[in-house]
Amino acid sequence: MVDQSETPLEGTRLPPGQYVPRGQPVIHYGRVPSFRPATWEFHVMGATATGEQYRFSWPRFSELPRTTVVADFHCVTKFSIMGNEWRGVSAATLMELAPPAPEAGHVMLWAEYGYSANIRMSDFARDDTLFALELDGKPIAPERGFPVRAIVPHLYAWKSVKWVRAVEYLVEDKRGFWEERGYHNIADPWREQRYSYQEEPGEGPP
Ligand SMILES: Nc1nc2c(c(=O)[nH]1)N[C@H]1C(S)=C(S)[C@@H](COP(=O)(O)O)O[C@H]1N2
Ligand SMILES: [Mo]
Repeated sequence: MVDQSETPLEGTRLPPGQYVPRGQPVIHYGRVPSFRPATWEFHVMGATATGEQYRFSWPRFSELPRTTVVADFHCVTKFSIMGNEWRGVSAATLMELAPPAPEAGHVMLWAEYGYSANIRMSDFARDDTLFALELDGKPIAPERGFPVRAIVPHLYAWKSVKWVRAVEYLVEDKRGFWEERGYHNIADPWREQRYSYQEEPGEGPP
């Protein structure tokens, strides 16, 4: 990762209110889960096109085709980590293998220990939404989401679920972990959608 802390990013690559700290902060709620490849599974569930619920074993998931996404990362607590090179399985690849029902307009991303984040299907289906296995050419570190982490780079980073284990297609929107605790349902950093009190009608479930 390139140290860009000396680069004047204000007004260009940095969304309003964000700053580039020294180093790369790590934050999450709860402890780092251990990875057991023999029992690890990735599920695609909920409103799928066929009604089928999909399970990917670790050998299967880790063999899926990978793509690279270079993206900045914006935490709602205002630090940004610039120029991360993530590599993994695109949401588009997963949607081909496990297609959503046409009426599924929302997605819940589920992690170990019940952490979750909801996003709109339009955000999920973007070509930079990824299930990353590598960061900057190496397997993701345990505390940053090993073995697989969701990356939704155009939204605040709490939507980039570490230790992700399941995708749930939703017909009706539902709030995830931080969205239930006062954070914005959509979370676009360029519009500073930080808190739920900023939500306009129609931007969140009732
Ligand atoms: N499973 C899980 N994923 C999570 C979190 C968490 O608490 N649990 N925290 C989120 C928040 S608020 C941020 S800012 C980023 C931090 O990612 P980093 O530790 O790689 O910097 O992870 C996100 N993903
Ligand atoms: Mo965050």
